[in-house]
Amino acid sequence: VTRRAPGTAKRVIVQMFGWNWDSIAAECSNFLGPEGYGFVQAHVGLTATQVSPPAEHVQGSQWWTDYQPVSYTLTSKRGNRQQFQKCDRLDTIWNHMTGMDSGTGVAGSSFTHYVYPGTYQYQDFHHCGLTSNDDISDYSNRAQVQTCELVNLADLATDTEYVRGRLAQYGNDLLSLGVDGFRLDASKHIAAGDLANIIGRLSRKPYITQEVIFGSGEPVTPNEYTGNGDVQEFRYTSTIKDAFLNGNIAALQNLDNRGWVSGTSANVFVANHDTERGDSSLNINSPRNSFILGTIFSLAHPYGTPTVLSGFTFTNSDDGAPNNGAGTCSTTGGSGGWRCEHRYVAFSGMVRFRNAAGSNALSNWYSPSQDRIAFGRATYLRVQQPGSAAFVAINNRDDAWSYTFQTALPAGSYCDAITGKPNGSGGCTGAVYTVSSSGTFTASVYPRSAVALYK
Ligand code: LM2
Ligand code: CA
Repeated sequence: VTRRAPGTAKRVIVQMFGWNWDSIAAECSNFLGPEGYGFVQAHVGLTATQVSPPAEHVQGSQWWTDYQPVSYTLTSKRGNRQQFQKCDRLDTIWNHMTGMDSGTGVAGSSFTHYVYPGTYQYQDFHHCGLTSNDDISDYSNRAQVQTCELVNLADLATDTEYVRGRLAQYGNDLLSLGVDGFRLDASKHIAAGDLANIIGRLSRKPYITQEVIFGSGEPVTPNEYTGNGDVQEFRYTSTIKDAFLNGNIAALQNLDNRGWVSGTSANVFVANHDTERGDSSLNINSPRNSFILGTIFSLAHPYGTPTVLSGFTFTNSDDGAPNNGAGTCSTTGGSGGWRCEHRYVAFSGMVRFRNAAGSNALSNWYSPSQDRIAFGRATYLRVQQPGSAAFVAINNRDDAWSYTFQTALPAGSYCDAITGKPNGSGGCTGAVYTVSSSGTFTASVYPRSAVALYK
């Protein structure tokens, strides 16, 4: 089977949360490349890697120091400019600088709140004057959300010529190093038109995903931002949590008719670094394998561009990454406090599944009860993209699901992506299923588990 490399814009994204630049480079050659995730350096891989913010930030052991920039010198906890060149997508902060009153950043730049010598001065920030301490307090007020301060973080005047030019200069520096995508942190707190202006100044158009957390009844909406690039659809995240914990996964068939951003504009995830520390999503400790099944679903269903979080264990939600950010994994999981979800057999298998499915529509939906779903990624008995068809069955229930599924897969022998992978000599390290000439296969899907076939 010839595997098409999907366009660079819409690859599955792996969020390597807290990993330093050297360890990401090593993981690319040790796993992400050889395992079919693709070579990050060459920009032709089957996934993209989203890395932590690269700019100089405040000092401290907490993970979130990275979200308080001090300058745009590319020295952070994760490494320096030379080391950074291995990365291909990143988290970047255009809304704000620090929240602390004064200090010295990790590259030695001193600052006070609103004065970042050589980068910004007092007049480059919004001083909204709409609340007693200039902090956002009322999310139903657009001006507050976009010009007051998010948890005291000095809010850049993104409506001014100097700030727009400076942010674009920073963006262009990153692009010159080969970066191919930006996650724009706190985009909801920047007017969509300000972002459009800054993006318009970039030397080339990278993949863009904007963090715009939907809030019921709020004036700033995710749909305002789709002209700039993808938008992170948090209603997807909470819906997945609800469906897998409370039983109705059958309702997940159509996600493009709910008033969310369209699937072609959505960037979706089961959990990110913020939600796994709160209760707004599933997380690795969610009961009954729900986090695993939710992630399998997100990689199988055509809605949105999925991001898979690869995180680290923590006891306190402020805890920083282990071992100074030097990420390490075992063969199919984590080590040394790193979880390495990107190495889970089921997740790397589902990345291959998604790349095989390509842009095929959802097909052959079958759901005998609200906690069991099966579907393919091709038109029934007419494979739209020769050599690319896929089918998944998800059993979100405590008893096995034995059934003969109707698929659009060509007849043949298939290696289950949930339990194994092709071993290179025609075999499979996991379960094998046989699809008949009429496209059926029989399986007993384990409790709280799944079967996934692709060609
Ligand atoms: C984001 N999206 O809009 C990030 O996804 C999120 O992780 C960031 O918060 C936030 N916006 C700002 O970029 C994290 C973390 C906060 C932390 C901030 C800034 O969740 O707890 O705030 O980064 O480092 C911390 C303190 C907070 C304090 C603030 C400013 O927790 O109490 O506010 O610094 O000093 C007074
Ligand atoms: Ca703002």
